[in-house]
Amino acid sequence: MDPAAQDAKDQQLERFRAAPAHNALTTDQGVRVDDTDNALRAGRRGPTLLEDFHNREKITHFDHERIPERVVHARGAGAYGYFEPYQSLSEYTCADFLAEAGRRTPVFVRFSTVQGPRGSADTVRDVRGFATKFYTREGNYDLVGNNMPVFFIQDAIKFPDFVHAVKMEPHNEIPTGASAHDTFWDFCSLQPESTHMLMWLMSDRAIPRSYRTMQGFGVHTFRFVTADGRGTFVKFHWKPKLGVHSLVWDEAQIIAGRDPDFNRRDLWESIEAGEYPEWELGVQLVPEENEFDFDFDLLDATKIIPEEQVPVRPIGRMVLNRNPQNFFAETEQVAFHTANVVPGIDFTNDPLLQGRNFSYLDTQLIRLGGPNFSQLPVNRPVADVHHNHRDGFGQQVIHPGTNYFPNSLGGGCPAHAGSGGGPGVFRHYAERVDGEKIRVRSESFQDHYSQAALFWNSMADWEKRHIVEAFRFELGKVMSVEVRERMVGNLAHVNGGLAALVADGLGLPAPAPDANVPTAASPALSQENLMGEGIRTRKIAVLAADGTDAGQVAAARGRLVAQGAVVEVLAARDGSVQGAGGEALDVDRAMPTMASVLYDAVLVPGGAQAVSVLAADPAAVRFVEEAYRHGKPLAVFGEGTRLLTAARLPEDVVLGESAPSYGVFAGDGTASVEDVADAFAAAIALHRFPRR
Ligand code: HDE
Repeated sequence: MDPAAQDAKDQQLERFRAAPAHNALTTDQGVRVDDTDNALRAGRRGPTLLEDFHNREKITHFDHERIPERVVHARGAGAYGYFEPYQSLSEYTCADFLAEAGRRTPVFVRFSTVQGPRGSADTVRDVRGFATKFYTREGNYDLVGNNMPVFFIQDAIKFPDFVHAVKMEPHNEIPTGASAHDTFWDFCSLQPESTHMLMWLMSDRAIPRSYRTMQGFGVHTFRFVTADGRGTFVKFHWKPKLGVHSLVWDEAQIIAGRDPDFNRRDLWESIEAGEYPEWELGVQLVPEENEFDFDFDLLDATKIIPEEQVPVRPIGRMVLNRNPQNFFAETEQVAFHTANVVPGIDFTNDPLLQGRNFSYLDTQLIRLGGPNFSQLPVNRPVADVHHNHRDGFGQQVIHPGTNYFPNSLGGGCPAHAGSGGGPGVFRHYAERVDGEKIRVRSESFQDHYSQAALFWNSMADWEKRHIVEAFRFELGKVMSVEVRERMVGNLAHVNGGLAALVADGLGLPAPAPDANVPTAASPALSQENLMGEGIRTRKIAVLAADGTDAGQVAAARGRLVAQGAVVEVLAARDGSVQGAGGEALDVDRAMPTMASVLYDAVLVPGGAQAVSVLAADPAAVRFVEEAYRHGKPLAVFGEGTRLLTAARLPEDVVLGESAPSYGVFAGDGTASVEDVADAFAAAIALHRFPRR
């Protein structure tokens, strides 16, 4: 790669990239190997010899290839990119990477699910991790967030209990990648502080369409600090440029089988295609003197600051533009840590954050096998590193000279950066602390239901329906009636209607409603208000067979591709089909290798012969039926409507009466293909029609 085009991190990584594989095979010691296919043996059919050092080395290395997976967030995918501020934030923070508009800082981001092991499916109902490592000139800053702005618990000391409860059950390691089981709901029903987060987990936020279409949140209240030591509370928000979009539950479950790598593949492929995912970073700023202006505690990670109360101020953008070259070396070995902060960013006394500041370093020590993991290429800062840490497993550095401080023999180096601080020197925020040593939870942390209700009240009707269905699904998988009842009882403090609907699905009596349930709403929480614009990178399937009207396909494709969509022609076999006019129409995918759940929209061109073939093909019929059921836009031309009939779509949809408002577009010949394609595109921009 052209060094001029490489950012500081990429240039650094270049030094660690192994030479191209055009060379002769060698051992670890660089000795050339003549044959790696046959072990050294005594006689043609004789026993293998111990002296075959190449064989032993090869197998031994292989035997040790695995490292422990992350105890949570084991399944993930990552990419490199950059962050650049829109304007200087030096009024609030002395962080160098936020000091100047357009100053690019290299980043590595890892997205993840939480519950499942490394090999679990991407589209399970779960929280998604959204961890960003900024390789700033003043050292690494890690913003280790999630795609939901709150958490299940308030104090990190509950984390082992929580994770034990949500992970696979200890006796049989079931279920993989799911929270729908007894121990999780047992714990949550007894720990009502989880209720707000449960509302998010039961919402569509827990089944994102793509990593590219989910928000990210720092969750905790952090602190910006200026050069002169002034603090401001800050909450971080990532907002995807493509809008916030989710799957529907039935679809998510099918994808888990059809393409367990669905989110990982989407991230990889969009970067390879040059469609770089982008997020805007926003901050909610609260002056220190306003710390107690809220009816919740800023230090409580089960609470948001409603955006209507403190607006999110956009401060910069992040673009991911480079895939890793080796999953293990980069995505698996990357080590995030909430305590990796740079001058200008500091902590608060949020007890969840305080515990995390211990946990992340600790977990890397076991996961990455010792204290030198920050020397791994992906983890190295681009800032210079000088200290007296020495030795340990996997030490890569030859340190000449002294290894203590103070010293005179080493010229006094590495020296203190200066007790007076100064640019680029980290100084802890001088917060005044005074208190007794007590194991208590503050009274200001005791309201567990108001913001759960705020979330519920803010949802659109279809979002509420999905939440009810999710609770019914999850609790329906719980065998303990006692746990079900307790959980439904908790929901009555969120909303009586919600609790009654969930109870009904479980065959339980509705619990007595709580008369004091709050009615406030925050429109910023609904996905209906987070749609984004346009159809870039949306995937559209065109169902074809011999006799398809290839002219319509070309015209519609032209229109859709021009707006950035990806259009793929599917037929029963790979290769090509013969269009109605005898021309060849290339097939992009054989239908048996794909499914409607892997597309955002479906187009059925006309052509009597082709539609007859498709209407008799269960795969094609299912394609249309499923896409409709999952709320996806459909466009049909001419005889294509017959496929809608074969898929048993409602008659008014097939006849086109209420179709456009349902996101189904039938080109009956009066409108041009281009016009129908444009209307179809506008529908795709809305993503789904969940009120069908
Ligand atoms: Fe984590 N978390 N966490 N977490 N977390 C880990 O660190 C932990 C929490 C988050 O892609 C572990 O390297 C404690 C909140 C992400 O590599 C571990 C507590 C949020 C990732 C750990 C929390 C997160 C992790 C496991 C309760 C959102 C994946 C492996 C106080 C703000 C990072 C590892 C990656 C990973 C501990 C709660 C986000 C064990 C003790 C809240 C995105 O250290």
